[in-house]
Amino acid sequence: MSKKLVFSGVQPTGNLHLGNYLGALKSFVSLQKKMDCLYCVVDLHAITTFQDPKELNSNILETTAAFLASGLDAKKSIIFNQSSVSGHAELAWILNCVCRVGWLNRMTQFKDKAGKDKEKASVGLYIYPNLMAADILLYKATHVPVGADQKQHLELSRDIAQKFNNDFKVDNFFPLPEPLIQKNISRIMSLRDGTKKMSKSEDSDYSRINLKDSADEIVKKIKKAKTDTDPITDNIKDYEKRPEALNLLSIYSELSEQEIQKTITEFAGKNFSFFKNQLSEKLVETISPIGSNIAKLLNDKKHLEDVLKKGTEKAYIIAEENLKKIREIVGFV
Ligand code: AQP
Repeated sequence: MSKKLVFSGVQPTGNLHLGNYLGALKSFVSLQKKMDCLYCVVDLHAITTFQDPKELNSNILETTAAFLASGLDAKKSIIFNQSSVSGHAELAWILNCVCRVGWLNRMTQFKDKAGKDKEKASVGLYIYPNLMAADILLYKATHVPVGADQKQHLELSRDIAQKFNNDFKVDNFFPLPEPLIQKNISRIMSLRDGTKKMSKSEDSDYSRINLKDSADEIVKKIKKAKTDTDPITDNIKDYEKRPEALNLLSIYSELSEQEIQKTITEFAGKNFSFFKNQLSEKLVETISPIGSNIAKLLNDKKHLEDVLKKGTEKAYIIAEENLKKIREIVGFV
């Protein structure tokens, strides 16, 4: 049995939003109380689509600030950036040789992100899931908190780990990592279209609540959030064809740490403008302190760089120890 170890990462690709917070960061924070955790700013993943170098540099520090502002403690968790531990890229290459082309061809995120022009997508974007498997397996992590959008990649990581163990006849060398996905709301949807996930790269800023949004911006965005003309009812089945309404009610439930049924019972018969006021209040209460902490932390870049440096030193030790064994298993001299 492998020791329980948590690994997860966030791409430094711009404004972190409510989806990143409720889908990932919030559980990062509660897990650090119970298990050893590594949390990584995955900058190698970010460059699978072109990043302006100056922006990337500042986004790495901003993502680090968002980790800390959300409640991660650099004394409890290892916080570092991916490119500073070269073992991620080394193991990714080995896993590129374990993973099958057919497995990658099934990945829906590549299809979504590459769009119609997949011939023009970077090779990095295509093999992104193998790098993600390397991130996790480099530390022999056993648990990976992610949003539901990453479930397929996690399943691929398990298949790769299993094939490596079988091919090299090293039973249980790599543990099969378990996804930890939020039960109540695993995917926060866009405020403009309840069928699309909330995302940093969506053009309209009105589609998401950014962690850095001011209280006024949050209120304005929720006011403008798409709903429908039906009233709030207390039968969950009524929301099957009302994705925008369900999304807002689910966000409220998650922020209140209560089941969706309790929320719809509470608001049944009320109109959306009343509900939206209550939701805005909850959001401001949770998000505004994080936003102001991010701003404060960004005033001391040296501190953020120090956090990453210290985290890198700790991550490097675990990675090197595992890599030494991996190189031996593969047969490198
Ligand atoms: N809408 C979401 N709902 C729930 N969880 C989400 N996550 C992202 N969006 C949602 C989770 O946040 C973690 C970090 O994600 P990421 O930034 O590394 O990559 P992503 O999933 O590609 O996020 P975005 O916002 O959609 O970024 P872009 O637009 O740059 O591609 C992951 O655990 C993810 O599941």
